[in-house]
Amino acid sequence: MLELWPSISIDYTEIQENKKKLNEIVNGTFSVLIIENFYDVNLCNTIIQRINSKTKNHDNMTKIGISLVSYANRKKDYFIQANIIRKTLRDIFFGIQDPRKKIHDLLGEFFPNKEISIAVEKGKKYACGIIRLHGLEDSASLHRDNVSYEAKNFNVSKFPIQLSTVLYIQQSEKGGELVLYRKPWEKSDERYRNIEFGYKREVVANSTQHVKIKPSQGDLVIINPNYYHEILPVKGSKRRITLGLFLAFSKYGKKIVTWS
Ligand SMILES: O=C(O)CCC(=O)C(=O)O
Repeated sequence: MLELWPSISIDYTEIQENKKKLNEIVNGTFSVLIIENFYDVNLCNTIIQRINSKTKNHDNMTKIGISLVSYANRKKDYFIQANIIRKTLRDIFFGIQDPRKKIHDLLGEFFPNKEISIAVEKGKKYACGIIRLHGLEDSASLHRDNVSYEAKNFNVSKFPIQLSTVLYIQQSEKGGELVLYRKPWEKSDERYRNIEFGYKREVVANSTQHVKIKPSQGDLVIINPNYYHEILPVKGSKRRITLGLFLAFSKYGKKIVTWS
């Protein structure tokens, strides 16, 4: 039977006392750090309205933004698309507190001795933030995110520690839970890889712990995405809308870089 892999929940106002907790996410002692009330619910609703008007006639749209691993072998295109999408995202956050900036500021509180910035390579800026839209019955099958293995030709792959931040802009009425397994990716898991996306369930067969969470609108979660995770099918009429941003760093290095 699977045991519970403990998670940590704190309120946004309690960051100072909990600065060390992020290490527990990096090393897998805890599954996820949930920062409740991170982003104002009214601002989430403004963003939702803007997203709804942008996606009104595009029912099949699953994201606004780009993800680096989809461009792993198309580096030039990645940077071109990153600049195009930058304008769209700026429009969505125009005139309100930019949640990506707020995530950068939060990282500054967790790591006061490091410099935090969007990753840049040979003068080219990486994409910053991907909005994921999960409609009725949409899910994300079992996967892990590891740019060090998946995108070796990008400089961000050189950092040993990678984390993922996810802001819940809108939560689904039912379903849409995030499930994490206490099983980090290893090379031999590649035999379980699906052709299209993700991994076969056998890959977590020996994992003894997992956690299932359903954060609220405005909450930010931080996970170590090298541990397998999945999103269960969304139920009900409301879409699950999140903003994702990766970050990477080394223990003693000065820099933290972000991208999507
Ligand atoms: O949306 C979530 O809860 C998790 C996102 C996710 O699966 C990912 O960033 O790989």
